[in-house]
Amino acid sequence: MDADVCSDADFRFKRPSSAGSRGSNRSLTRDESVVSHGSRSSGRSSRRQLPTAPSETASSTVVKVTKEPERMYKVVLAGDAAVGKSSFIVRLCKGKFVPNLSSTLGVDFQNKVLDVDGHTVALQLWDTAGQERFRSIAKSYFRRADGVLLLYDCTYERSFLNVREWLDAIEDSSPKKIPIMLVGNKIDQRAEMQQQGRRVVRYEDGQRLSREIDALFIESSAKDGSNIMEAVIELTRLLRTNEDLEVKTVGMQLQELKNEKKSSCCGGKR
Ligand SMILES: Nc1nc2c(ncn2[C@@H]2O[C@H](COP(=O)(O)OP(=O)(O)OP(=O)(O)O)[C@@H](O)[C@H]2O)c(=O)[nH]1
Ligand SMILES: [Mg+2]
Repeated sequence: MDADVCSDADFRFKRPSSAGSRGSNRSLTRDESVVSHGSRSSGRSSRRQLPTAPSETASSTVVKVTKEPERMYKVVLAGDAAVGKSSFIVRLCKGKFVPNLSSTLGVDFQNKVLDVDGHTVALQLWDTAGQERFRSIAKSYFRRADGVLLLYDCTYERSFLNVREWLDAIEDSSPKKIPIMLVGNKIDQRAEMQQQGRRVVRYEDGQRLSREIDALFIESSAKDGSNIMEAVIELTRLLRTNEDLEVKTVGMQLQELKNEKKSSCCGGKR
């Protein structure tokens, strides 16, 4: 597998480029992968709050990833229509903001290879459609998800209020607890919207909710690139930590089982 990859693999259910007010069809290509040089996250609570300020270099530096990925995680992007899920992925994979993306129909898919704390990790990014009529398709992807990026639009309160609905859908779909990064997107627009008298979602609101639902939290802008990489890297760290813990626990259980077998076997001989 090419380690320096961010590719379209599956653009199903796509709206023709002429359709809708949101213009042209996406066409994503290769992208530089990213190495993070951030401090390694310990296995602490998943409630860690992340910076709001743009910090392209705070925990990541764009360099080519040349190693084969050690692990692969499936990450699903969820949230109401027009919160910026596809724009988030385009920013992550192409490093730019493409206005007028067409609304996602069904689900789109991208691969991204990252180097997180010296470990090469491949991410399968599933970009679900926020529109109600595609809800059951979106739900079917949660079952297979290792992690979820749950987005809301901080300039549109309804999308924030609907986060709990998305959370219920995620929890209903999977027997195990899926790590979630709650992302308040479009922070570039918040001040302006607030000045215009629009009800916006403040950082503290998002933070409080993330604590209640035991999720990571960050605010981002797909438009100016703030915290897009940080969100993904921090979620990936949590996925790695959880997986390491699982492996350790299974290892310990196996060892205990071996010990038990040994002692009962020796006891039998005596
Ligand atoms: N100002 C600003 N606009 C954004 C940002 N992210 C997305 N948008 C705009 O918001 C609209 C919706 O973006 P999309 O990325 O298509 O949203 P989506 O969540 O994928 O929507 P669905 O595919 O319908 O579920 C588009 O007009 C984008 O240009 C952002 O960070 N800032
Ligand atoms: Mg979309």
